[in-house]
Amino acid sequence: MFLAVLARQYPFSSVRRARGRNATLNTVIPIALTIAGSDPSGGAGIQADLKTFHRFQVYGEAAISLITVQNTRGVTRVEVLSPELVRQQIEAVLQDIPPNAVKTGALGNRAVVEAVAEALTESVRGRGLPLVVDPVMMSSQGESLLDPDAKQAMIERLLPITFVFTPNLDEATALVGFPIKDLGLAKRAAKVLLEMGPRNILIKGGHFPGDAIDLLLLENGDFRLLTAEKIDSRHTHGTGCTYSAAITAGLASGASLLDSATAAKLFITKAISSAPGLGEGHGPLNHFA
Ligand code: PXL
Repeated sequence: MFLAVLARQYPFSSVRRARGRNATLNTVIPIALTIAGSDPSGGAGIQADLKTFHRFQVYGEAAISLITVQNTRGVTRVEVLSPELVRQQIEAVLQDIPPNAVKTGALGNRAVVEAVAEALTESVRGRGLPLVVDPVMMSSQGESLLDPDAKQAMIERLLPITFVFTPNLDEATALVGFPIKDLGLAKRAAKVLLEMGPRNILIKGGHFPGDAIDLLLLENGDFRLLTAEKIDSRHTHGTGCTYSAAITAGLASGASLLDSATAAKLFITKAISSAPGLGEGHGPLNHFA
């Protein structure tokens, strides 16, 4: 009876799969945690992540790393929270409603990167919690969301416990140190990034000329391309956050990485093409897509 009610409320297969992934958890609905910055305009950061989790019928939790002052025209202020406060938020959640998958977004500085890595390491290593790391370095308008010296902490502390690492072309370039001008170089970059510790790499290549192509390097060494027609739109604010949140939602539901990434690509493409056109600058996506 209970399961019948549950199956009507949530897609039954996702409930069953979520249980399978983390058999020790008392999970009746897939749960995902985002650790990211706040965008009060609702298009990026934790706001985008929570909307995306909800759209994928995943219960969303959010630990806030930094607060931005921004609208669709740009970011005017960034205030990073204390590492202790970030760590306490994560620990409180892990102790009570442990998620089936977790993602990180903008973390701000080195101390917060280290606090996040410390708070997550036991869950990742001990119970196989899948961690999606989106290395948000800049806002779409070029405001820094990660101090330069935090990059090294990310490489040393976070990437070794990462299940899937999701840089865009600029972020991947900053990490590998050579320009990624075509797919061949993207493949080379993905291999370099894999050496840094993540089990899988997704390079979001929305900025390549031609189609919107993303490159997935799976832990078995296979490359997969996720391709969609490029949509010419200025309303792409929060695309990176939304994309990696959709992948996190898939993983929380027990889907494979390839299935999660494929569904996320489809979602992000629809979300861009049906963006509501809000604001005077770079507007948000359609998270109802
Ligand atoms: O989309 C990158 C991003 C992530 N997180 C926060 C942001 C932005 C872009 O503006 O504000 C909080």
